[in-house]
Amino acid sequence: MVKDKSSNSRIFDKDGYRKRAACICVKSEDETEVLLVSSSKYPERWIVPGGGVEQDETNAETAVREILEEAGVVGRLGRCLGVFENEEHKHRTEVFVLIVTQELEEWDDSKTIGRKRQWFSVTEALEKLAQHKPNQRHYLHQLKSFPLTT
Ligand code: O81
Ligand code: MG
Repeated sequence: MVKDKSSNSRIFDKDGYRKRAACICVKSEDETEVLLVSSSKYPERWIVPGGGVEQDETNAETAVREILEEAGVVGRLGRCLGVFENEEHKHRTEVFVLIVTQELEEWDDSKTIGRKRQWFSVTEALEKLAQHKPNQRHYLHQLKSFPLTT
């Protein structure tokens, strides 16, 4: 199954980088378990859910929309971990923490492309991301350097 993408909805920043937003979804406030989803192109590989910012959307709105579409979860949006640049693919992703309160049984991408989701410890998630999305490991490094208690 191939994800249908419309390239004309893409938004770029002043430097020509495509704007993206994503969420590190956590199971609880201790932030020990994080949710990854399977890649659209390589179903055995794991990525952080997120995607392109659309017209008239804030980055936070994009992040919440994308995790509902890609991971089928909703929750409470928390702090921003920063904006992470992917120099090779020319995009910048603003990443938020989201505490999951509800996991839907079916969601857009589970139905259309069979996308999966799974909880991992932060250590396991770092190992999974190393295989396909090494840049996304920086999101988790940032999560661990700013724990909620500080
Ligand atoms: O749709 C990634 C897509 C893919 C990304 C980007 C992601 O075709 P796109 O550029 O929209 O796809 O490509 P790059 O080149 O911008 O990094 O990465 P890659 O390396 O596998 O081609 O695929 P995936 O991580 O699943 O392997 O993610 P998605 O199809 O899973 O969403 O799209 P996006 O997340 O930036 O955009 P949308 O809005 O979610
Ligand atoms: Mg995406």
